[in-house]
Amino acid sequence: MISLSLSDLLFSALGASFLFNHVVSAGKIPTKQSGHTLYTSASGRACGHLATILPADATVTPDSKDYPAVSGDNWSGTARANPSCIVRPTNSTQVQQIVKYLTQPDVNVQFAIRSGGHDPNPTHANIDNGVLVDLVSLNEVTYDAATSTVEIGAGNRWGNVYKVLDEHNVTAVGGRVLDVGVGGFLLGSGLSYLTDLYGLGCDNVAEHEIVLADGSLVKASPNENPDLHWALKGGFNNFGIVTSFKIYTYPIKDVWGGVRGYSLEQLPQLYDAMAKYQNTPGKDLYANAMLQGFTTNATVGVVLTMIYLKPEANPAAFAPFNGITPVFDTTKLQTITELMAGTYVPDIPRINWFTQSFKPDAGLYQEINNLTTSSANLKPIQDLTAGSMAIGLQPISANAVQAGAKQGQGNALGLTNTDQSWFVLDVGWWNTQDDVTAHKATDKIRGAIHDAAVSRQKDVAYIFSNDASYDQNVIGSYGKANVAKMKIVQTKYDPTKVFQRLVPGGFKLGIL
Ligand SMILES: Cc1cc2nc3c(=O)[nH]c(=O)nc-3n(C[C@H](O)[C@H](O)[C@H](O)COP(=O)(O)OP(=O)(O)OC[C@H]3O[C@@H](n4cnc5c(N)ncnc54)[C@H](O)[C@@H]3O)c2cc1C
Ligand SMILES: *[C@@H]1O[C@H](CO)[C@@H](O)[C@H](O)[C@H]1NC(C)=O
Ligand SMILES: *[C@@H]1O[C@H](CO)[C@@H](O)[C@H](O)[C@H]1NC(C)=O
Ligand SMILES: *[C@@H]1O[C@H](CO)[C@@H](O)[C@H](O)[C@H]1NC(C)=O
Ligand SMILES: *[C@@H]1O[C@H](CO)[C@@H](O)[C@H](O)[C@H]1NC(C)=O
Ligand SMILES: CC(=O)N[C@H]1CO[C@H](CO)[C@@H](O)[C@@H]1O
Repeated sequence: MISLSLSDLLFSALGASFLFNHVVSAGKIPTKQSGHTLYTSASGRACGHLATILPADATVTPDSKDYPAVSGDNWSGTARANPSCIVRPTNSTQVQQIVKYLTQPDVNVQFAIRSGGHDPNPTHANIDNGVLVDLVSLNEVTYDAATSTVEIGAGNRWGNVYKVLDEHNVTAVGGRVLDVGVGGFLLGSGLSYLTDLYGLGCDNVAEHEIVLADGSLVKASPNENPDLHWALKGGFNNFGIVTSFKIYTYPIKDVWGGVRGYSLEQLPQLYDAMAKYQNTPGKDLYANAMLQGFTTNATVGVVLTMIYLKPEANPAAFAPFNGITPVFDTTKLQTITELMAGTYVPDIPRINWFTQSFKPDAGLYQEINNLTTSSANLKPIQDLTAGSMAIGLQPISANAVQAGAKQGQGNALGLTNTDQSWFVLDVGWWNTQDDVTAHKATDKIRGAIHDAAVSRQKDVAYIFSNDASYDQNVIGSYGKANVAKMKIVQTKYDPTKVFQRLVPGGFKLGIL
C-alpha cells in the first residue's frame, strides 16, 4: 500500500517553450534538433574552451560516459535535452568565468541553468545544442547560530539542507519533498509547511548572491541592491545565476502529522471538510493540510496530508476531517524532516502540471470535483499508456501573504491578501509521442476550472509559479505594476538582456 503523501504529487510537466521574441507559444512543444556537432558548432567550440578554463572534471561532453546520466538528471523525462556539454562549476568564481565567456560578442552561445532539475517544463532547465550550467556542485550548507540563518549553495536539494539544520533543532521554509532543488524553489516562490506562518520560501531569503550578465558577483538583500533582491523573489532565471542564498531558520523540529488515505467516493466529503477547515475564522497557522485525489486510479484514491508544527496530536484545526473514516492513517508524532522523508513520489516517466488559484468555497470545490472526475474529461488521459491524473488542493492563509510582505520590500508575485487555494492538476504518462495529447487534455480541464472560479467570483489571479505549466502566464499574473518594476530592474542589472536572449528557457520577463 502506498505509504504517503504522494505529495506534490504527481506534480509536473512537459514542454516549455518560450521563444525569445517574448511570445509564449501556447501548447507548442519546442522542437528538438537532433545531434550536435561538438567543436564544429558554436556551442561545441564554446564547450571546448570552457573545458580549458574549468577544473578537469567540471565539463561533461557527449563523448563522456557520464553524459547520459548527467544530461538526463531530470525529475521528469519531459525535461531531458541534448546540451552540447554540461558544465558543473564548483564555486562562484567559475560561474563568473562561464557567464563572461558565453556572453562575449564573438561567442554569444545560449545556455540553460539547472539547480535541482525538478521543473518538468521542457527547456526551463535544459537546452539542446547549447551549454547546460549545472549548479549541482555548489552544495555548501553553513548554519550561523548567531543570526539564525543558513547559507546554502544554489545546487543543494532540500534534504541536504534539513540534515544540517536538524542538528541545530531548526528548520527552514523549504520544499515539502527532500529531493527538490533549492534554486528553482526559492526563485519561483516556494510553498512550504511553514508558509502560513512565515510566508513563502522566496520571502525568507535574507540575501541572494548572484552572477550578473556582465559576470560580476553581487549580493542582493534589503540593504544591498534591494531592487534586485525584490525582483529575485519570483524572478527565476531572468536576472542572473544565483550562486547561493542566505535564508532564515526557525526553531521547529517535533511535529504531529502524516497522511490519511480515503476512497475516491469520499472526495466530495473531503472537499466540504477542506472548505470548512480553510474558512474557519482565525485558522490555526501551525496547521497545514493538502488534499490529493488520484481521480484516474481508485486503487490509490485520495490522500490527505496533515501536519501540525508542534508536537500535539489531533489539534482542533483538523476537526472538520474527523467524521470521515480513513482507509489508512499514518499520522503520528515525528520530526518534520521524518515526515517529509516519508513522502512518496510517484514514479511516472513523463509529467506535466497546471495550476489555478481561487478562494476557498464548498460550491466551487464540488464543481471542480465534477470536472476532475467526469469520464469525458478523463478518457483522453486514461487512453494513454500509463495515463493518469491527480488533483492537489493546497490551502494558503492570508497570513502567508502578509508575512511575506513584511520581509524587506516584499516579493514580486503580486499576491492577493486573502485566504486562497493553489490548485494543481498533475498528469502523468509514458510515451514521448503522447506529450501533446496529455498537455491539451489536462489544460482543457484547467480552463474549465478557471471558468468555474471566475463565474463564482472566487478567482485569484496569481498563477503559482512552482506548479505552472510552460504555457501559463506566470510572470503576467504578478500584475502590470510588478512586471513594470521588474523591467526597470532588468534594465539596470542586465541592460543587454543577456538572460532573455541567451537563456531562452523558463518563465521569462521578455525583451520589451
Ligand atoms: C517531487 C516534487 C516536489 C515538489 N514540491 C514542492 C513544494 O513542496 N513546494 C514548491 O513550491 N514547489 C515544489 N515543487 C516544485 C519545485 O519547487 C519547482 O519545480 C522548482 O523549480 C524546482 O527547483 P529546482 O532547482 O529543482 O529546479 P530547476 O529545474 O533546476 O530549475 C527551475 C527553473 O529555475 C531556474 N533556476 C534554478 N536555479 C537557478 C539559479 N541558481 N539561478 C537562476 N535560475 C535558476 C532554472 O533555469 C529553471 O528555469 C516540487 C517539485 C517536484 C518534482
Ligand atoms: C574557485 O576554484 C578555482 C579553481 O578552478 C580556484 O582557483 C579559485 O581560487 C576558487 N575561487 C574561490 C573564490 O574559492
Ligand atoms: C537539540 O535538541 C535536543 C533534544 O531536545 C538537545 O538534546 C540538543 O542539545 C539540542 N541541540 C542543539 C544544538 O540545540
Ligand atoms: C493505480 O495505482 C497502482 C498503485 O500505484 C498501480 O499499481 C496501478 O498500475 C495503477 N493503475 C492505473 C490504471 O494507473
Ligand atoms: C456535480 O455533479 C452532480 C451529479 O451529476 C450534480 O448533482 C451536482 O449538481 C454537480 N455539482 C456542481 C456544483 O456542479
Ligand atoms: C537521472 C534520471 O532520473 N534520468 C531520467 C530522466 O528521464 C528519462 C526519461 O524518462 C529517464 O530514462 C532517465 O532515467
